[in-house]
Amino acid sequence: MPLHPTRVRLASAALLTVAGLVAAGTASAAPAPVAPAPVAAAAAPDIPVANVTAHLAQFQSIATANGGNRAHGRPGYKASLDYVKAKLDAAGFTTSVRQFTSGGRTGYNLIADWPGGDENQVVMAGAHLDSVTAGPGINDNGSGSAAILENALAVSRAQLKPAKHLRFAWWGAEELGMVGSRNYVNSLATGDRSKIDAYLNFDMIGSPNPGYFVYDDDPALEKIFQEYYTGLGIPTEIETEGDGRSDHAPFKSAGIPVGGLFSGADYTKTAAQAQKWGGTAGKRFDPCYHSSCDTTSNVNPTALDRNADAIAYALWGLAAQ
Ligand code: DTR
Ligand code: CA
Ligand code: ZN
Ligand code: ZN
Repeated sequence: MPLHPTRVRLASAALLTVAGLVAAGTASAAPAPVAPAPVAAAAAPDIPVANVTAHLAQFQSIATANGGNRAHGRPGYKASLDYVKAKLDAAGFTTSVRQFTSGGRTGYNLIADWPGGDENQVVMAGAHLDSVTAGPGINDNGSGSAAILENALAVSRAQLKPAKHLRFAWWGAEELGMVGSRNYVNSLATGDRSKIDAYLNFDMIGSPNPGYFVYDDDPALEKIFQEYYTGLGIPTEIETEGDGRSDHAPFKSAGIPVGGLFSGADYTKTAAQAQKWGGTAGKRFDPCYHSSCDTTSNVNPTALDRNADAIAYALWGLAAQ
């Protein structure tokens, strides 16, 4: 991750000033202390896709044991949340479950803070954990939920000491209209909103006929993800299928910089897209979108792996700045 340009400019300016003073004979005898070299950002780890798919298998089992879904207000949703929370508690995160009501049913958000880092500069990653009632919601949105869970566990494995504070969130009732995430943003005091430097959203990142779409809401955040995919030699496109149709929308409305990744839902892959990404032209990116067939068979592991690793690249980079 390149050194933060501002830091490099400041350091060189300081050196030039000292040199100027010495040349003019006005500098004090003792040489000015040289700023320590900024600590290079720790390199982001590879996120094991086998671990991510293991979380998806758990979500599938939970849905199968609870009426075939993990929808808001149904047992499968709370069982999914309990699974994720248990992993995070065991990994040393500070977790909190926030209740809300929607459609006469109780919903829950799960917030997990990694201890440490400047709490006035928060980098957030979020994904909705609920499915539609029609099915288990493994791509939509077990994929995003599992990928950020495994990233959180990777932070713990690394015992990362980031400059900024890392926070992860699993939202309830997104399928009812981003209810959980909006409830969270609305509950933030104004001062707490301004502490969130970035919110990264991951909703459908393992589509079976995948595209590689990057949110273009914030240029700097868009650039990070584009950098990652350029490194893989994979061209990306701007996400246009759902402007405002996922949990980044309430954060954006609150003036918080947002970014994220998306592998496609209801739209059909064009021939040009199939040419650069593979897969099948004339077929939807996710033919099981909001259907009972959105199971563990409805995920492209390569797209899931690439996106999980892109999340790590962004989080490690942003948290170190
Ligand atoms: N609203 C999401 C699916 C969705 C559709 N378009 C986009 C764009 C960006 C993220 C998500 C989506 C859902 O059904 O959960
Ligand atoms: Ca990986
Ligand atoms: Zn959905
Ligand atoms: Zn979704």
